[in-house]
Amino acid sequence: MKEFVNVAAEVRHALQHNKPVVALESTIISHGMPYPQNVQTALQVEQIVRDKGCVPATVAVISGKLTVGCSREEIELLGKLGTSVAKVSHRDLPLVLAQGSHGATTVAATMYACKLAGIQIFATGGIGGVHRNAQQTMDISADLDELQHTPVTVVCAGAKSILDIGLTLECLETRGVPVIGFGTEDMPAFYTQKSGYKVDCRLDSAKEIASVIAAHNAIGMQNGTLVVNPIPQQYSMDADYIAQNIDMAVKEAEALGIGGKQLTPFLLDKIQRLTQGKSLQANIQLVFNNVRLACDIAAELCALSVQK
Ligand code: PSU
Ligand code: MN
Repeated sequence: MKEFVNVAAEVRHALQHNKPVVALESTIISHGMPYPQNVQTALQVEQIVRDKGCVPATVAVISGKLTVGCSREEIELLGKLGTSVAKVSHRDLPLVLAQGSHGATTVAATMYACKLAGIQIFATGGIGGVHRNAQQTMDISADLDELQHTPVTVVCAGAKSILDIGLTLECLETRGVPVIGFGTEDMPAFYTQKSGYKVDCRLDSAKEIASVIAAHNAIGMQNGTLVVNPIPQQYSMDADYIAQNIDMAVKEAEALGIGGKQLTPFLLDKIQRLTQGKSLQANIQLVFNNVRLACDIAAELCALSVQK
């Protein structure tokens, strides 16, 4: 395994000494945000993690190695290369490793890397899910299947309504994935605090969330846990404004016949353009908010494992 996996010394050391580690994905860097905001955000995120007393582990494939804990230079490289870096989900991992190339890992591939490295939690913006019209296209993100099979907790701001949020929640239920609303009963919709759907359960503290994860681990469950954290009110967007722009982006993708792994990056880029960068600011702030919560949960998980 060593041939293909590189866990940074700082991350390894933290894990060995029960120090909190928070993982971060890299598709959001290369395919989710434009340069240079992508690099600035990724570096700020790492700083927030450090300020919280945790160790950041940005995950990507660098020259054919699944790297858990990218350096500043590697983050800059992924951000500058942007969409020319392969978007690597679960099934793409063996290929980029064998080819010795770079790759930006999705939620699915990042969860798998966390499992290999022994990291329990990771933070991102939004997860992939069931696309609108999946009844015809069958376009369901591999993120959902990874949540079924990989015991890692993902902290996100819900799912964008580029997806069918109701069907995404149904698929999560079928896959045995708890959806925990942090301080809310409402499933957030990324840019807004409410989607019109309810979460599975509401918990109001990082400590309570950590105790659920610990119970899950104690009985040997192998699925993941999804924590949904609403965007702070002051950064949330007008629901009608963002809905109109998302609808336009989805229609354009349909008209152009865009599908497969290109669809999510196309929609993210289109929405950013249509909103003239306003959605990008919301996106950045909600990532920061998720990272802070993931740090608090990671610290509580470490405290629980000391008590054992
Ligand atoms: N949704 C977002 N922002 C993102 C992504 C999804 O709001 O950056 C990225 C994540 O990396 C996620 C991936 O894991 O897209 C899902 O892609 P797909 O739908 O092709 O599985
Ligand atoms: Mn897809």
